[in-house]
Amino acid sequence: MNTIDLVRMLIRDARSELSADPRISADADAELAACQRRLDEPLQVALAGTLKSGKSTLLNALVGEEIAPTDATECTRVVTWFSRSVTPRVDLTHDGGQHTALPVHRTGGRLRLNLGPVTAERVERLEVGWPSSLLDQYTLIDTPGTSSNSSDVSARTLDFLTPDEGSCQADAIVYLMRSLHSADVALLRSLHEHAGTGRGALGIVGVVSRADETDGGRSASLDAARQVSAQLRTDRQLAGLHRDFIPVSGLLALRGRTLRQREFAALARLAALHPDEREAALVSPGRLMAADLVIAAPDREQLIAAFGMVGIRIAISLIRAGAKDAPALAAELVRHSGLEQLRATLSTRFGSRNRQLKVHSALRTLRSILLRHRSPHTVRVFRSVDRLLADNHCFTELRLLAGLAALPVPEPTRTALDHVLGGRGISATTRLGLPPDTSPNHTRAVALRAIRYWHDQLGEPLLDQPTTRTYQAAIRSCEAILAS
Ligand SMILES: Nc1nc2c(ncn2[C@@H]2O[C@H](COP(=O)(O)OP(=O)(O)OP(=O)(O)O)[C@@H](O)[C@H]2O)c(=O)[nH]1
Ligand SMILES: [Mg+2]
Repeated sequence: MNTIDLVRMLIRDARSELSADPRISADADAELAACQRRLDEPLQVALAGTLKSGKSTLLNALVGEEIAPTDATECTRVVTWFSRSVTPRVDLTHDGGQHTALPVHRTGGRLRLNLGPVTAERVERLEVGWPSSLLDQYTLIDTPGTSSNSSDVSARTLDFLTPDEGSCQADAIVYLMRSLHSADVALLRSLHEHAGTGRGALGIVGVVSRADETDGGRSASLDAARQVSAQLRTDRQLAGLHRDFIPVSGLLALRGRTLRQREFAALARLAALHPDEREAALVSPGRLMAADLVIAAPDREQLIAAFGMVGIRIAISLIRAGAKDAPALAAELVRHSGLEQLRATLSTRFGSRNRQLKVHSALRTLRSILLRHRSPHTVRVFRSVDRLLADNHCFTELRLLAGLAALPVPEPTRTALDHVLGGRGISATTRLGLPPDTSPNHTRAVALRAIRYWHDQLGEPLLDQPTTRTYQAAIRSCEAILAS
């Protein structure tokens, strides 16, 4: 029986055992039913990070529409679910389970969320349903940024990501930061500890966000953000924590995905100016508004609001480098933004492990339900859940992959471990670095050689514990290839 069926069976067993126990409330069954349903729903991916790290903008860029609020309204203060739906809808749950359908208002292409008289404190769940191919794959969860001077908002986010009781509802997390601060180290540590104790999401993808701003927008490229990302790989503060961060500019990606002809025309006019005239106009938003140009004032305002001065500069340099029309500029903006790399990483890290991440969430949710609704009838189910959480090799791989960047091994060994543990995809050929059409016989032969290789590595003197565990896991991963 595969693990997902095993988990379904355990949930069924738990439901029948608990419903036979008269001391257990009906809530337990509703929670178990929800846990069961989640196994058939898209993966739940939360965007997390400190205040204004660019979470909502990145969410919009991924979806390709402005549905997550980025202005300072009540809505940016609550955890919001964005899930697939045939027609747009906004559902609010508040004040002890009351449901209200909120109106779907769009102005200038943006969804305007308005909680009406309900304050953020009274919100239990805010869910936006939207037709989108990305949301068919993932349910995205926008979390309010954590900060030291908004303790109630931070508390809501932390309660969602790293709850004191129960388990985090997200299956995976995209963690955004502009540069490394102590608040990021603390939040990443807490996320890892939760994952380590079986209460938090195992999958984490890191992002150096707002990457166009990294060097004050001087170079009109994301090189500075790439350097930050490379430095993070060896940063001591992140010892034992996630260190792989992809540079992404959510804003450029969003502008690319929603570019209008009018915006392109205004940018093209700026690109065609004499360099001296252009530089003078781009000194500040005020200068751009005041400059003597054949671009209507509302169009200039729109450019400044949508792109920012850094974004305008980058768009101009892309036009000057050859993006001749709106579709070409849109494509260049997206390419330049790093969004494609992020999407590819989400797909290898989360998409291909979709089932494993969901099974992990289901097991930890089941565990926390059984702990909250204790019954002598469910001891057997509880033990099985614990065994599965501890022994499942896929979960071990995910935990080790998260710590790989911190392992004291040479770079080629780290890359080989990343492959073999499934960090680049979980097919046998990807794990062994072989072309996809390699014959099964040759794949087995290479897997056998890999087992011998990792055994030899284990023989190295003075290996530390984490490296030993990782080599042992690599051997198990190769054995699993042989067994399949
Ligand atoms: N230049 C630039 N600005 C960005 C980028 N992403 C977001 N911003 C700006 O940064 C500000 C905050 O962006 P949000 O997307 O609301 O950030 P957030 O992390 O959701 O903020 P909170 O939810 O309040 O924590 C807005 O003014 C955005 O326009 C980016 O990639 N580049
Ligand atoms: Mg936000």
